[in-house]
Amino acid sequence: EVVPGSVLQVGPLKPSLEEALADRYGADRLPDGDARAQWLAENADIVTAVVTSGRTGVDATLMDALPNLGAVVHFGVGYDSTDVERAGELGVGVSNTPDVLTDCVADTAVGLLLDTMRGFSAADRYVRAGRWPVLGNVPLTRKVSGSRVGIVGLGRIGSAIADRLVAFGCQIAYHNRREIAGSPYRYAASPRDLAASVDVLIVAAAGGAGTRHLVDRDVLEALGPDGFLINVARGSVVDEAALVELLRGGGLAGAGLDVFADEPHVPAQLIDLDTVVLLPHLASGTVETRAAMEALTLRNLDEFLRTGGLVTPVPTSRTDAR
Ligand code: 8YV
Repeated sequence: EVVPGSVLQVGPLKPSLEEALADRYGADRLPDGDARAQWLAENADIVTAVVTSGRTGVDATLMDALPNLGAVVHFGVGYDSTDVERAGELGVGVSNTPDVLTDCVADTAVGLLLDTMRGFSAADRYVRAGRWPVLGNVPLTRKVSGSRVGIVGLGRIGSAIADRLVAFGCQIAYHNRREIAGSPYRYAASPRDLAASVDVLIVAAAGGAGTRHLVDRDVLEALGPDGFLINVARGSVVDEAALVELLRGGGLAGAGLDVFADEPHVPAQLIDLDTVVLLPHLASGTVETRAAMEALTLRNLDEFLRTGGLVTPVPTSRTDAR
């Protein structure tokens, strides 16, 4: 029997998950704004588990306000919205939903790469606007098969992207915190070295303080006027202001972006650029994958409530994470 009120929802979640939390666990949702302090004063003591997502997470202030918190259960693989360092200090476990979304995120990266280099979305707009009969063919684009691709972050998702692009005859190189022993792909010691040697840079690294602006202006300039950037990771990994400036000035050939620094806000200066493909953070958004993410979220919650452990915990101390 779950104690009603022991599970707390923080931020919006998939509607079916919200329903399961309310019906099966008697979960409350933490109010925003002024009502929050009052809610915490009355209920903070009984909360042992929070369920949240990459959009919201649990910061140190909220963690400290929940004295009996034992676990932060994330819907999503990215958990940069939660203060894992504080969680480590407090002995609070944190879980995510790895593996189940790898295929869909990798599929999206490849789709964005094809769309960005071949200009499909821009060409679709051209057809719909009635320009084809009037202006003739669209400008030529760039060949994807056989191109040189650099992947920043060769983890589960980066590797799945590489697997797919091998079938396109792409030459794959990567940068990672550590070189991966036995990897068939060329290792570049820095993001800059990687960017300087490829046609396309794909960002697949985890978000958070450790990777903030890992792809900075210098890296983007090394990618250069013929280079393309694809990001399916977190907007924070790329210096977005520099990216926008280079795209507008022709310092980059194009970009395919599923993630942004300040979602759901997209830089206004990108809206009228046909060299850019803009997606609303949809990479994991299929019926199948979101159902699997929901199931794994609930497995983690059940495991915590039954045993105090987690099925897919993430490292919570800085030393573990490195
Ligand atoms: C989710 C994601 O859409 O898993 C992640 O890290 O970014 C996406 O799969 C998001 O986290 C759900 O809020």
